[in-house]
Amino acid sequence: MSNLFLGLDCSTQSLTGVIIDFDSSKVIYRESINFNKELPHYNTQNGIVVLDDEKIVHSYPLMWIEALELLFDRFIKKNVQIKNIKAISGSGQQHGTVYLNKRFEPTLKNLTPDDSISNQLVGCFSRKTSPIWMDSSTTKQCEEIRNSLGGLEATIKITGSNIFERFSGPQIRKFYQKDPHNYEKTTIIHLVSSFMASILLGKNAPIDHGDGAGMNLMNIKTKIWDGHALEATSQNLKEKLPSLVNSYDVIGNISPYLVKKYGFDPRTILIAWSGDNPNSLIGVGLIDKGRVAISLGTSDTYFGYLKDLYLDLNGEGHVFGAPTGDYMSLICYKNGSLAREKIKEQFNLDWNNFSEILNKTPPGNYGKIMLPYFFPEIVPLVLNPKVYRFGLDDDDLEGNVRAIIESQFLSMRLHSEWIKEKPEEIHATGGASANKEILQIAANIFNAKIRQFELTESAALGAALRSAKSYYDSIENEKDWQEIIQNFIAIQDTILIKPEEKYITLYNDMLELYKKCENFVLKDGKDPEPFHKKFITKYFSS
Ligand code: XUL
Repeated sequence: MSNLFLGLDCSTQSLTGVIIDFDSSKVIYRESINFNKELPHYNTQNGIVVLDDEKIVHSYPLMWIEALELLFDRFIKKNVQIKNIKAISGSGQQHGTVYLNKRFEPTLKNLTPDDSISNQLVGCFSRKTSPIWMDSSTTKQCEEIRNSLGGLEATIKITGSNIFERFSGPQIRKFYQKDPHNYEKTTIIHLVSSFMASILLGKNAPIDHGDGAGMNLMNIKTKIWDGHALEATSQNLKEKLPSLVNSYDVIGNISPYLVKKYGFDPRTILIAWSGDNPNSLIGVGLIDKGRVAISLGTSDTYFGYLKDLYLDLNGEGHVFGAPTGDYMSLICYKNGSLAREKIKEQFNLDWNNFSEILNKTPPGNYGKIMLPYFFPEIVPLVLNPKVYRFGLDDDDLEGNVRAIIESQFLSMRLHSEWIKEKPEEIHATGGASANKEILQIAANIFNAKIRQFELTESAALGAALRSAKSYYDSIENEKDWQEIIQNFIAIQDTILIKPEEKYITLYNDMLELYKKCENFVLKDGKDPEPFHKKFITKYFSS
């Protein structure tokens, strides 16, 4: 009988499940439930509740549960060997918070298989919607918490990150200030990851150190809730938070409801869920120094494994716990795939047209530059979205297509300079990493090899691999991370995309130009025009 492991990923736009057969190194099943398409009654846009104020971005926790139930129904329809699943772990979009009342846990413990979980949990929320990582409406709360903690540097040293609008702490503080009545009624506040883990466990699940670090509430050195940070955030917060555990901890067995309803083996163990980025760290095989990854999904992220704690005291980057028990660095850009899609839609293109244009336009784009803040941006901080163009007309189809991709990677290179190690190889994942033309531009801009993986669902795969590791450890057949990752390499087909040397200087100069444009727009810097002209003359006057 084969040992199967299930990894789930509850992301912004979809819920994905990946099942691996560890012994034969195969992905035997993968399935994604797209919230918009498959659960249209929630009326979301890309998984998001549509509101007038674009700084407020929420989603529906009940929708995530319904997606999970739909996914399990598919398992049955497709004859997945549910009984052979030995362990399950998962991944959630980071930072988002779920607010539940005192009925939540008793209801969860007494679910009846005659009805769906989502129906039975309807009355258990003290806040119907959940603020998610795209929310940027908490600037006031960020300032208050940062000041209470003693300013930027002190805050970073305590929590591993500056206080960011999307992080859980400021989100909780906003709810506490704006709706004290319902805050009072909240008995537990979960992250997306621990909330979904609770549904599988049939009671409140803990938060792991990886995702916990994205809250501005956990002490990054001691990995326990930080008394000062809790006090700076809201009243009686400690009693409303789940406990903290290692990412690799076994948190219990699958709930009797899921055993009865879908036929899981009651011995199936659950491993703590974590954030999508910590899971992807494993899902792209980063367990050692010197390698970094880019994830091109709804958010674009740039992250790497850290053996020791290393902080960005400028405050743009974050440090989270890694699933191995060590640390990881991360920078997150909000204008990822949704920004690419804006350009694709503006010119009515499909992804093939998009690639063709990238193929036929020259690196450097004749000096056409875009600062792509279609949505409020995290890095650099831009709260009022606006797209800036230099030497580029709004209706220039080819210019805009190349500009959006070049600008995203130039910004990524510029703002990742604090992670001192220059990567020799970058592992790429996320939907857009399937596009070779996009990855070639990334390779040239970073002057690094890019490894492209066949499977782009690295967060779900990472969760499946994590559950395999903890399962084997639990039955005293320990496997080290290297063995787990080798197995993953065996699962995946990869292609190496090499940088083209002839563009190294061009992109070094373009990075300088991009930096000048950014400083001009965001920091009242000097007019970049003279430098812009020089760049065009140097590379494009024939
Ligand atoms: C990371 C972040 C995003 C979300 C998206 O800090 O905000 O990458 O995790 O899923």
